[in-house]
Amino acid sequence: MKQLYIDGQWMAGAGVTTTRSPSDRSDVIAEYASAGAEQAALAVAAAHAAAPAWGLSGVQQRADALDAIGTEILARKTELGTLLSREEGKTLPEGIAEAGRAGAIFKFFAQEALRVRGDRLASVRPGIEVDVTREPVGVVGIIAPWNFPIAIPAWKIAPALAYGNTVVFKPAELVPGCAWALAEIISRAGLPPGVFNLAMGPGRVVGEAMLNDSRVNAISFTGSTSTGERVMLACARRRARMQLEMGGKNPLVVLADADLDVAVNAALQGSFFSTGQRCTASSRLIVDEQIYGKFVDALAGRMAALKVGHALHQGIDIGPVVDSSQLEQDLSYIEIAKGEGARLVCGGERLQRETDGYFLSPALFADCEPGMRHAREEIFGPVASVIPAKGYEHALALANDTEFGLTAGICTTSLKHATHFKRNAKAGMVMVNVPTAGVDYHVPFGGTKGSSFGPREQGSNAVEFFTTVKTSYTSA
Ligand code: UN1
Repeated sequence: MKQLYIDGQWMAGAGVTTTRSPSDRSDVIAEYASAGAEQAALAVAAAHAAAPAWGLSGVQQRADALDAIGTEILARKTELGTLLSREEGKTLPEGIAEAGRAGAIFKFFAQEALRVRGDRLASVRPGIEVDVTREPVGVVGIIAPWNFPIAIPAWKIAPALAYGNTVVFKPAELVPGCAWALAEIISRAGLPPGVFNLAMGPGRVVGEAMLNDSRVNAISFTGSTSTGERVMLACARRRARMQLEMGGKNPLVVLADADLDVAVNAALQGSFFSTGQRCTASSRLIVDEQIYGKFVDALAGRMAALKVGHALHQGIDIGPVVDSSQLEQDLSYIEIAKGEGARLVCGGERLQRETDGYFLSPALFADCEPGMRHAREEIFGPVASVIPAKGYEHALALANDTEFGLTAGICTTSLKHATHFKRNAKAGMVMVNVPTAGVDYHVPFGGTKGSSFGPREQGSNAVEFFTTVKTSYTSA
């Protein structure tokens, strides 16, 4: 059994979880310890006790540890990517790429640890100098989702440690394997006991323990909007710092002047790759009516060639849905869409393969109205809705007509429309002629409106959440 990692020790939990591959339910991956309230409290206590000394540790020590973690992840990215694909169900190339991304993130933040800047200003009062410096926040609770089981933990854990915070990491219950493998690598990086703790277990036990413990100074969360709202209320109640990444219903606008191949590629990748299980997925395809028919036909043609199957098999484009409840949610939205009068162009069917997995053919709905439920709510599966638009202004208005604001894409060859869209799309990330999903690891990530709350993740901006600012006045 793979154990919890608390205060520099491997230990058993209150229960055990057995995981199976979504590609093949007969493929048992491993047994993992599951923390109870007692272990969750121990993890918080360990992180709390380790925080003062780690907060004063040298930046070279932090940089060296993070760099070593990144080096090992990169060296083992095929093995880690294979575990990821087996456990979560994204295809093997996607799994390996994600492991590589996690390694790169650790290496990026190893260097960022050396670049924590301050400011020195003259006071408005003569003879006094003002220093503005950054300090660690303390204990950071990290609550991660299942859909990027190694990259998202990496982009929360690496900056937390780089800037001198201690960590309690609660991975999603569906993906303890990736979390455990990452924790095992971190456990050998020379960090003092208690600086990093792995507490696998249910949200209502481990998550709640972190949310309600005043020794946890900050929570970085990625997950569903409904859980995010619970996190927000719990943090607000005790004034904990929070960073929330929640849902998306991201538009991809296709204008009449778009390069059709570029647009179809962006839609195909953005809507369906990683089985559509990305908060950055393009689930609303807003297409100018002048090229509407051509676009729908071309996209459906490309979708027909997609191979859906076992995530570890060669040549597969789309792996399984992650579990039975997500599959049920996808299928129920497909029924809702049909009931609302959207036209099912292709897909949306449960598929049988030689192994017992949660296979679903990617679904394309056309002639969707912007008010339809399936076109407004996040499905988190391989389902895209095509909405016709009358010209650019209408397309922009449709794109912004959503409670979410994570990514927004446009395919166009017009510099004027591209520039206008970049300025006026109400989203944290805008993509021109590239898919809405699949982002770089060294620049800020996050959205507006209902998608995100708190400072941005990733890139140099990560310092804002993981440090607090001190202003000192000195009269020499
Ligand atoms: C990506 O599209 O490359 O949960 C990353 C998610 C996002 C990460 C998306 N937080 O899907």
